[in-house]
Amino acid sequence: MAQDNQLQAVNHGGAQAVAAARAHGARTIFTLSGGHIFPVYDGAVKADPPMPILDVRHEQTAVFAAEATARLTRSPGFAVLTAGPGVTNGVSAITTAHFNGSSVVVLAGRAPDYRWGSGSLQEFDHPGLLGPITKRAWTEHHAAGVGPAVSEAFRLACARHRGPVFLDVALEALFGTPDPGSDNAPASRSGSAAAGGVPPSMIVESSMRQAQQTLHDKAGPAADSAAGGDPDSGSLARIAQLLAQSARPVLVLGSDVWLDGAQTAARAAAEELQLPVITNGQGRGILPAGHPLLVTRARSVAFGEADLVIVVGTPLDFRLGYGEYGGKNGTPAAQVVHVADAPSQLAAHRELAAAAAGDLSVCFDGLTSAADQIGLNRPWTRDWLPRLTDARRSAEAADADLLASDADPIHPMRIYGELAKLLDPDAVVIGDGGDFVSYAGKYIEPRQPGCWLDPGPFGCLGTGLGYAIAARVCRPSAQVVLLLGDGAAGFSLMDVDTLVRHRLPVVMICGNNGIWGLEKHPMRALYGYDVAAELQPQCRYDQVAAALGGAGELITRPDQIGPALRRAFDSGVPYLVNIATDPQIAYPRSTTGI
Ligand SMILES: Cc1ncc(C[n+]2csc(CCOP(=O)(O)OP(=O)(O)O)c2C)c(N)n1
Repeated sequence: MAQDNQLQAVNHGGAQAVAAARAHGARTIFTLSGGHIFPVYDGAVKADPPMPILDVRHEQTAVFAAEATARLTRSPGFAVLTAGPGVTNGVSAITTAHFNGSSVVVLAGRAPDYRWGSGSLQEFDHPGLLGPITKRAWTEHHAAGVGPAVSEAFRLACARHRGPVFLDVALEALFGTPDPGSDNAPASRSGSAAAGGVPPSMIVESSMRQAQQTLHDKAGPAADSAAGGDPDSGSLARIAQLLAQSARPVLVLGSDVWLDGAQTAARAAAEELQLPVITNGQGRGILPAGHPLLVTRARSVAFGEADLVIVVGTPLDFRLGYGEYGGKNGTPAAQVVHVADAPSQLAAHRELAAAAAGDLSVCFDGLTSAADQIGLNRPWTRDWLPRLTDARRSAEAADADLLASDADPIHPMRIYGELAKLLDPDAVVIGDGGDFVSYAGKYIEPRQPGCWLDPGPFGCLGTGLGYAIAARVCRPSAQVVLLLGDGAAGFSLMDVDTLVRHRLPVVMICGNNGIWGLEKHPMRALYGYDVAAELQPQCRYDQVAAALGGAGELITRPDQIGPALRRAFDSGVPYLVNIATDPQIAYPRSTTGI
């Protein structure tokens, strides 16, 4: 803890960075320490009020936590990483934010310019590496430029189509104080720079570093940042026309519907038009579990027999069969409409019957009004919707036995049967794993939007503890449940320590089948044998949680699951329920995602 006599206001680059981040809605710094970023901490501690610093045990956790913050609160997440390995450790999480369209700013330290090229500690030119996975990646070299650069990073991260932005700051600029006489002066030779232990001789302009900046800074903000506006009304009228000709439409609601704040407009449009709805990613919960139009459980019939599929706010990727619909049971191929928050997100790999891009609330409202003008008579409510509702009910009925299964070893579905009984409507459920989490995606149907977090299309294992940390911080009074495969657990379990140190109670449920299930079963199916797919059977991950200051228990019988989950929810500490499940059981999937 800083001493009071050190808490006078500061104006170095780190303080400017914190002020700019706060002005854009950042509330917490997720980080792991390194000397290159001390001024940001100093700025956070001395800000009024101080900005909370949440320090973790691996940089991936810091960025995953920032990413989950953006996805849960729809205000930007902020991660601060030290130079070199701090940044490279964050790369998978930054890429995940890129795929998920999450507004994340990653601010990094950087070796000093005055020694650039001489091989100082952790010297690495990050933007070249980060450029392809961010909206922009660049370096700030001047103390006076840090505040404006951080501000620009946040502006860009939050503009449609959202995504991560990377900025690193040369050591002397972060420790330095702007020269009051100049708008864009090099770092001052006095004050905080000296206090930070940085020799004045470091403050050297070099033409070489200017050249580096030009080389690695992309051509400025991505084109989309200008495209935050309304969709073209002609496109919406065309979509309404397609609906008027359709007998079997389906509406798909994806993550960007939630991230763009369009969940209310989406639900109103679905209800007004009486469209059967399938949700994915963070679109889940926009129509709550049990809503009569929600037919996610009937997706195979819905996608197989639809004549028109309108996909909003998510790419036409492997999760959505690449946008190929219809053609089952004698039906022709379906027409496909893609609606996105920005033109860059519209599918280019498949022919579209219509497309629209822009503010998604405006898209939904505009579609409803265009349909009103045509005088749509919604013929699908007669046969198609009831057919999908029946298919949904049959799928639900077929699951009932396994959700209550008494099988020993435990069937993973029994865990979801027990968990569903205990979840509050606003519970945040997070999945990190293979087969174990595929079951969750199917059987945990959110009752509100913004309550489900999976890794998204990049499919990166290891999101778990970072997402859980953020969920607990962002939703202090909600249940937070982290579902972990035992393989996935290994990527981030050390951050139970972070939950403990920061007093963040989370219920962790480990589906422990002793294997990398989603790899072992497919490899056996392809080759007749498998390698590199075994883990320790019944490894005591609960004892790992306990050793780190949390608590937990191992469960081996199905009747123990419910009581153990209740103990976990009641405990008020990070609690890992380690459930030994049957390794023979593979999630019944119809595609590999490839
Ligand atoms: C970082 C990363 N490494 C490897 C993979 C490949 N992968 C996908 S699922 C999976 C198995 C996950 O096993 P586990 O978490 O134990 O869940 P299970 O499938 O056994 O339920 C692996 C290794 C990945 N998606 N991400």
